[in-house]
Amino acid sequence: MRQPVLLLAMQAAWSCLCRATQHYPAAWGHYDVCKSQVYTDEGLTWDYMACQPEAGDMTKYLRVTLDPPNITCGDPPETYCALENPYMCNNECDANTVELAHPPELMFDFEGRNPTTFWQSTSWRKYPKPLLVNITMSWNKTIELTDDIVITFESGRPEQMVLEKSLDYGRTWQPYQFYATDCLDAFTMDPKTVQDLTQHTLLDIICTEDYSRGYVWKYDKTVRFEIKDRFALFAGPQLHNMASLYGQLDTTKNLRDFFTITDLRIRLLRPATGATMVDENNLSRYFYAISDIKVQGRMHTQLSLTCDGRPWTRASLLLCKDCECFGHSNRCSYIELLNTVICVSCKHNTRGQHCQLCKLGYYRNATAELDDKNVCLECKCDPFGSESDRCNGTGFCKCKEGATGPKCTECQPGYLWNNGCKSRVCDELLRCQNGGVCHNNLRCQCPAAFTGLLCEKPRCEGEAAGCGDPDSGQAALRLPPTPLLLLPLLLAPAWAAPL
Ligand SMILES: [Ca+2]
Repeated sequence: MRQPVLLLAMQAAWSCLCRATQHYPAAWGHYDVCKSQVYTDEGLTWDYMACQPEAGDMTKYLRVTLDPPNITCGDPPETYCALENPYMCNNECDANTVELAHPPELMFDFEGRNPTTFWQSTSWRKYPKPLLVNITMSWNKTIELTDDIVITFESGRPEQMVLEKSLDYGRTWQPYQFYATDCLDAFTMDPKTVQDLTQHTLLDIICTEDYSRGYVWKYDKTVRFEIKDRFALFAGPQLHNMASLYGQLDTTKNLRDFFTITDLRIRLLRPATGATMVDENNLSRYFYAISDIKVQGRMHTQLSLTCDGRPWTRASLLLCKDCECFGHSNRCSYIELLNTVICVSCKHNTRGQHCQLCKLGYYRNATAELDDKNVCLECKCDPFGSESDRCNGTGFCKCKEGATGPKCTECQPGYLWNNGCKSRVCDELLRCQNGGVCHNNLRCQCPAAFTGLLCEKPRCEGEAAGCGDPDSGQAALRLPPTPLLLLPLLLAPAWAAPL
């Protein structure tokens, strides 16, 4: 019977990555096979499984919310000025006319259309009160970012903005990056760029002026959060050495978490003004407009269900029929990437997708049904006599050299128990030499001038006569290895047989 030691990659896709040594596709973003070590009665083997969904466009799956909620232009209708020409102020925004509306979903629609489609805020009518907008993107799932986050503005790029992330579905937020025309003035931070980062400072949060300078302009509309430049610190400039990156991600939780999100938030703090002075007579020049947001990554779904008879939702009903845990659990998780339902928190020393296997260190009670509380019995392998606390399907432990018995509590002939089975060194047949005295059959206590297992070697101190000289008289006292010393080894095959 195969007994997987490691349960399939539950949340562990990152940790799978580094083990995918047999399958190294050339392109980034195509890890779809990985392997996991499994322990079977035949020994340790590898199991292959799909462990990585492909990277893709994550904006298809998000929910966007704006704060304040009425910050989108067009309700009531208003006119605003073209950015290229602030004196052309006859552009209209009207939420009730499809052609003139600029709702948030236009930040995520298919691009490539001309003219572009975009979301637009109301203009800065309440100047000098700040024009603040939070754009929150929620996935309700864990996303691993695989590429730069790119925000394309239709208006001028904001003079101040913060990109933030959440890893706990929006309960807490951390900044990803600050953006300003003047970092010191806006955030009291020294301006930096991603090129200033090193492997050691990769997780530093910086303020950059790279994406805020300049006004409007056709070819300079994007604001980035540079994921790939950060990857490159481990994987090399062309991302050739992804194994190195994965190795880091696998072992460093902070690093892994850095690239993982459940939510993103763009905090727009000050629109582009293009000048030192804001033109108070022409405030409809100032607003935010975003035509596109790119978020590339991988999604990891783990839906946890409790299937214990409480009122079920339609979704849980559908899944709970597959939540078969033989009475050892009433909780299941749905793993989207494996499209499977697995039991969680198996009790009664069970494990496995359906709690159908025994925990390590336990074995199947042959007289009990699968749903019996006593289905798994403890191996109780002797800690000194056994290789490990695990046993085979009939409760037999794997014994260390010299030990025997189902739990490895006894010694084979030629061995004596002393915190495990120790080879018998001396007895009536195998005597200590040169006046040595046999102690508990485990060692010879030698007179001062002799040493060795059976006190067969003269002890050499300083320049004592004859030491190290094979022709000297004392050398004759050295004994050849006695064949009896091999006795324990000859008795070995009884325990060496596989279980
Ligand atoms: Ca668009």
